[in-house]
Amino acid sequence: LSAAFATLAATTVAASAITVGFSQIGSESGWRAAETTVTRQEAEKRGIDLKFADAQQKQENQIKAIRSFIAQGIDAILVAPVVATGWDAVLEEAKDADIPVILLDRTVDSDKSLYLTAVTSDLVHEGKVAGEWLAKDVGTNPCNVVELQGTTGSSPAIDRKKGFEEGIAGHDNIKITRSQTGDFTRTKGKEVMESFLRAEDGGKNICAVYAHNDDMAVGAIQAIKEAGLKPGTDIKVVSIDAVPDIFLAMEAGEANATVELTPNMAGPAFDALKAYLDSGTEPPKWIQTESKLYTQSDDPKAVYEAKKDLGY
Ligand code: GZL
Repeated sequence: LSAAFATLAATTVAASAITVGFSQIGSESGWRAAETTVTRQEAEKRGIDLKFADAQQKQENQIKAIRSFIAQGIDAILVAPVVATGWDAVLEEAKDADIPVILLDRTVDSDKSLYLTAVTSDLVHEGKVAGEWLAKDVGTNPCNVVELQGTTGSSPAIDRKKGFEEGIAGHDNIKITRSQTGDFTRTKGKEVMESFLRAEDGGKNICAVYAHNDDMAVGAIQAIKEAGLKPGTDIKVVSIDAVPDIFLAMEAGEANATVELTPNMAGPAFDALKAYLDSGTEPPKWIQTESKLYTQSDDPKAVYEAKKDLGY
């Protein structure tokens, strides 16, 4: 009987336009802004009524927003979780209210039964691709790397660090000598890179900077130039996201490599949600998006032109 009711409920919901709440982290990076743009477009395409909440990068604001969505009795919740821990209680409340939750671009440590699916890239793989690129680029030359980590405690910061270390494993000539969070922002990325340059005798023995996202890399590029060094040659720059501005830097020879992260996590999320609401189809717990390495030899000007109007 309960199965019949579930199907009836799902069918009823599917018949009318659905309302989805989106707890977005904020707008800390160009990539995040693009994800918001694309999510609104994907909702529009499907006639989904999207309720948007910007948390200014604070977990407590995300939890408040999710509770408000639950109180409004909406049909589903998207959340890009700023950090990986501290979600059990609010996810339990959503489950008790029979409101499916889908994670976008970051994961949480909570039990997988507490969310419908997570739409993310393979964050470890991204870091590994970045590490492998640097290993290939430097060969057997000694290379001291400074690392700009993403938001402390976020799954991308944890996984991209892990992946990069896997990528350089076995290359004892490559060492991460300094590593600190730049919180995924250009401003913090620049500030932390300035402190690295000061601490490393003006940057003479820094061979490369690995930034967990392009926005911190762009900030680091600014700091390197202001220190009188040439980013892209004196200090190699490798990062992740593939936002338009990193391709402008590549065109100028100031950045070397980036690993693409699609801003369209919502399309696959909405498709999985529809199958679930229409016919109770349980999606896999992870829907993986593709990653692609871009370097200076991939016509950065053309890539910039193709990406510049996508809402970054
Ligand atoms: C990664 C995503 C990260 C982006 C950053 O999946 O969570 O958050 O790489 C953004 O640009 O801040």
